[in-house]
Amino acid sequence: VDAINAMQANGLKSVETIGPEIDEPVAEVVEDLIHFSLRLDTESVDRLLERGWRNRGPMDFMSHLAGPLLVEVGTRWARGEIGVATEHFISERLRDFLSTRWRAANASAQAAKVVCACLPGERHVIGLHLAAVAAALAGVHVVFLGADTPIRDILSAVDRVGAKAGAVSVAGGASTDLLTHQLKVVRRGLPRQVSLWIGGTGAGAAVLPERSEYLHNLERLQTLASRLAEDRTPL
Ligand code: B12
Repeated sequence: VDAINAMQANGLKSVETIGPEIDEPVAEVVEDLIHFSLRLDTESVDRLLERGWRNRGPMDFMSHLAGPLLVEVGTRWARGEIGVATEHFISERLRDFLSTRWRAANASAQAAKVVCACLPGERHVIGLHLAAVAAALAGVHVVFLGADTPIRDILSAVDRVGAKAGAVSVAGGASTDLLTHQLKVVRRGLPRQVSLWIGGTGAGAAVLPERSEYLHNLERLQTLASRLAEDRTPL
């Protein structure tokens, strides 16, 4: 209590004083998260993320809090309003939070497997973690390769674990031609019966290969993943 009083006296917020309102507008939570990130306050950021997850539920948290938070962080970073340390800090808190969630939700190793990977050159990995959480919650086993993975290694991982699908996240940056080419090479290397799911705003302009699907949102991913989990995939 003394510490909280001292913080209030100094005009600083503490997580305890924000209150546990369930209907707190997203913009306010985003402001609070950025506020504590500017102070590099790990505990408060983690507690706000935890509270958002609990109050909103996983899918609402991911689509309507984590997504907008990243966009806001990106916008402020591009405008020079927040520095690299703050951007890296909040990105890392979120990555850590989400990876804990998909690992906890991951179905047994006997369940249908989905390999989650980013294409070569892609270092934005948080969208892939969002996809991994949605997939694991739908009952599949996530095999997570992460950022910047050579295509031959994505293909050999799918083969080694006998995955039923590959999920790729594209945040932005890669040229449309390169991306179109990379996705074609991935599809050509995958067995026919393995699904290729592509998501992330950066993939929008690419020409997708046949037998692949652009998933507009995490709900669509859950639908497909739960079909795989129940082993009634339309091939
Ligand atoms: C965090 C961040 C970084 C971090 C990444 C940290 C990490 N560990 O991931 C770091 C510092 C590494 C980084 C680096 C760079 N970044 Co950056 N970054 C961002 C930021 C703020 C968030 C990106 C993110 O995680 N998005 C993920 C999600 C939230 O976004 P989404 O694609 O919309 O995904 C949603 C859905 O599509 C779905 N989804 C996502 N993936 C998938 C997959 C599947 C299968 C499914 C179903 C769904 C799904 O989930 C989300 C739900 O809301 C954005 C800002 C922004 N507006 O996004 C810039 C941004 C993406 N970065 C950008 C740039 C330019 C760069 C750099 C080139 C900067 C530089 N000069 O070095 C490098 C490139 C690195 C590389 N080679 O990839 C630009 C890209 C512009 C463009 N389109 O060309 C952006 C948009 C910032 C900006 N406004 O300019 N970045």
